[in-house]
Parts: sequence; structure tokens; C-alpha cells
Amino acid sequence: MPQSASVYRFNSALVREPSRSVVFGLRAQDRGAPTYEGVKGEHEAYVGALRTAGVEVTVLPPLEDFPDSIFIEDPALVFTEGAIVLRPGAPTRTGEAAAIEPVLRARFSTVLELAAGGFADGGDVLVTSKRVFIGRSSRTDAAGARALADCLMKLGRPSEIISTPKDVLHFKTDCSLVDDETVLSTARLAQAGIFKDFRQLIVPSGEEAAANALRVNEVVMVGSQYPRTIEMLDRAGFVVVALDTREIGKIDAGLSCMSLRWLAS
Ligand code: CIR
Repeated sequence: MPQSASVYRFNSALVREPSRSVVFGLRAQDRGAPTYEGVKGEHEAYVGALRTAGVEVTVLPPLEDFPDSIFIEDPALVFTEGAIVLRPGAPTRTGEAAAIEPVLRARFSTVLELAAGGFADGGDVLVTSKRVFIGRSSRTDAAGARALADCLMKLGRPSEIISTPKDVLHFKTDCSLVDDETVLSTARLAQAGIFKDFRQLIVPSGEEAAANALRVNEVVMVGSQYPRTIEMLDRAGFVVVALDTREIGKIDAGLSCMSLRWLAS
């Protein structure tokens, strides 16, 4: 690619249908299990929004053995130049990498794998045009982060390893890139000083989960239950598409988690 092309220009995406087992998805705090029908409805609306935004979406079949496999962002990373198979840090999710690998090999001529040792989840990776941030977290350890940085370098993408705030699942739980210069972030992550080269929009207190938004082409997808964040983005000139994430939110997920997106040449 086009390193100069915006990193949120996409024409292709992979998603995975939720399995019925999604009701057993991992969660840090029990706020009640999501319903299968509720998750399926949110997923369908998300796929529709990606298509409306100009993305060709391939829907992969559900994997009943992996309750969290709808969150396809975590076992892989994809770019125009190639794909990287990751190693999810939650034991119940490790097998998702083997499931996604053949799908990637069928679509990308370059598919890299992490060197042995360590874990890395896609939710800990924020791609910007300047560099790729890799957040160490409970799912991405130092060895996994280093192995990922090596793979990214092979794809011509410099990276920086930083820390995810304590008690935050993934780095991108707390931030998203909304344009080339602007990051939507929680206050707790902004305080870490990681985004000093970016304009920062801070999600209002009480709407922290809105920070996991998703810029796709002309629009920014945001959880519809976060009206103050939507208003802030709207006032800042962004075209917002509001999508309900209340069910997936019960299992600690947001909008970036449900797709792997890239600009196919
Ligand atoms: C998990 O704990 O792995 C899932 N319940 C949620 C994964 C969310 N993925 C993401 O933020 N990239």
C-alpha cells in the first residue's frame, strides 16, 4: 500500500457470525449474559453498516467451540501488504488463530506468524499512518508484542510498544483513530501521554466504552448508547453511524472487535 493512504480506507472485511455459545463469552465483570438473538441482531446491523460504508464483507461461519470467535479482530491483523496470524492471550481463544489461518492464506500472498513464545491480541493494536501502537495488556505480553513488532517491520510498518491502562481489557478498548490526526480516547488513556502527536477527543465521563469506535471510509461507527460522544463527534464534523452495542458490551466488546478490515489492491 500506499503508506500515505489513510489507514481507515477499506474495501474488504472478514467477519464471523456469532455462535450460539456467544452467551458464554469471556467477561471481566458479570453484567448478565447477552442473548444469542441480541448479539446476532447487533452483528447483522454492523455488517450492514460496513457494506453501506463501501466495504465488501465476507461472513465466515460460526465456531461453536469458541464463544468469543465473533471478535475476529483478535486472532489476526490484516493490511494491503499481507496478514499476520496472532496468538490470542486468553486460553479459551487460542484455537481461533488456527481457524483463521487458512482463510487468510486464501486471500493474502504474504501471511506471517509470530515467533514462538508470548501472546498478542488484535484488540491491542492501533494502526495509525505514523506508526502502529501495540499495547501490552493481560492479553498481549512483552514477548508477543516484540514478535508482533518484528512481523510488522517485515510488512514495512514501524511500531511502538506501550502499556494499556491497568484493568482495561485491550488497548483499543480505550481508543480509536477517527482520522489521520485524531484519536478518540478515554481520559485515563489520554493521561498516559501516548497520543502527544495526535489531536485527542476525550469521551465524556460515564461513556468510556464509546472510545472503541470504528472509522471506516467516510463514517465513524459509535455505540448508539453513548449520546454525548456522538454529539461531540458530530460537532467535530464527523459523520457518525450509531450502532447498538449493548449486548456485545456485556462480554467486553465494541465495534472494532467484530471485523478484520483492509484495502485490497
Ligand atoms: C474477550 O474477552 O476476549 C471477549 N469477550 C471480548 C473481546 C473484545 N475484542 C476486542 O476488544 N478486540
